[in-house]
Amino acid sequence: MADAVTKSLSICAISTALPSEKATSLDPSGSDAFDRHNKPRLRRDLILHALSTAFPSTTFKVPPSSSCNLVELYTRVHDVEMVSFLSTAWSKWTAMGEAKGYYEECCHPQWKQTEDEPIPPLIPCHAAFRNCPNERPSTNVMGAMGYYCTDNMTPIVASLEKELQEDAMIICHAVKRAFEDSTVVYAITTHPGHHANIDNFGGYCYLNNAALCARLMQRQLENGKCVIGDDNELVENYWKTVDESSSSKRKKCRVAIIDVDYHCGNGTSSIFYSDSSVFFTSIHCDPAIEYPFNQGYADQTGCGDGEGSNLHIPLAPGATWDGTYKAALEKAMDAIVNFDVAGLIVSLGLDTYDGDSVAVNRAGFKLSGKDYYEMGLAMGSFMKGKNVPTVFVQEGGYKMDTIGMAAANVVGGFAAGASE
Ligand code: OKP
Ligand code: ZN
Repeated sequence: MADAVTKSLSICAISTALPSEKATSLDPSGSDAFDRHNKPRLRRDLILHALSTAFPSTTFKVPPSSSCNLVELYTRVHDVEMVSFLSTAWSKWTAMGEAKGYYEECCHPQWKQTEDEPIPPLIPCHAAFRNCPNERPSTNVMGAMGYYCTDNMTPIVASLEKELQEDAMIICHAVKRAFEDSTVVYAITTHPGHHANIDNFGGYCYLNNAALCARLMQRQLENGKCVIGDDNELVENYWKTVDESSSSKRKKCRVAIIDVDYHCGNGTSSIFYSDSSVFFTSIHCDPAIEYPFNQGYADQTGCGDGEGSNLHIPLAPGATWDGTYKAALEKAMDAIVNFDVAGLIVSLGLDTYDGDSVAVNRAGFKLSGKDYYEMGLAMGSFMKGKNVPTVFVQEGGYKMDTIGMAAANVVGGFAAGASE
């Protein structure tokens, strides 16, 4: 009898909770009430529920950590001052006090005070003049919000700082699991991250989870050390352990990010635009029609050292799997394989689903059910036999009745495609 050579990849869903600890009802609550489309907390809970149902006993609960220093963790991704702003904004905002009339000035016009949330979400009401050299982020939280945040749909709310810390810890543990358990990992963060740029944020995104994941993977490839130590705690001063001579080994530290959210991952693209060590590819609705409008065109291929390491594949509205999506995905995966990567990140947005509600004038894509399995299967097939650690990172997705199924289909398809 021949030796068994079948190697089936396992799936690990990473969350800060166990499925039983999260709501699975379709009723959004708390901070999700801000926006009638964006329900990040509900999405997180539904995906956790769906993955743990589809792949029983694969949920990894991030152990409660004594501290997560976002400023330190994100030093290789974002402007330090912006991360520091995000970490302190809510407490500064609450401290301004209603009596001064500030809350009224910088709260959403649709905000209705409730007993649960007596303090309004903070949104920008003072836009920055980006090309003016005399602008700087004010020490006043309202001014700084106008400086860093690019739109009025990405509010600072009470639960945000804790959620961002949890999201960062999820990414850290996802990298550990991907490297140590050779499993496909799904990082169930609360917030998406792909519109968060080096020093500005918006589009429902605050910090760029995929970019952090890429930097952590590269760091681990470089020196073999994970950001999460054997004690399951964050390694202190992780970035300071960089061996500068390692740049000669750079080819071994190449990673790729494929962004399949319906919207272009403009933040991730910008962060790595001049970086030849990270290949970024995004399949999205034509930015001439859809958010983020000013980025995501096919002729934007990277700059400087990074020329050629950025591949945007804009598709016309109404894209179907057989029509244009499958070919686009194959083009993107082919480019990734040619780039010869040692780590893969999938920025997984599920708003390509037929009928998703955020599309402008219902432009939208038309993927559904089995298309998501095919998507995962195709990605996995390209990576088969390569033994490349892979992390799925949560981006958007707004069709709540199908989102859990779509997420499970992609990751299940990937495991099947990549298994030998
Ligand atoms: C974030 B992600 C709602 C319009 C919203 C902005 C979409 C942000 C998408 N009426 N437009 O990429 O899914
Ligand atoms: Zn999106």
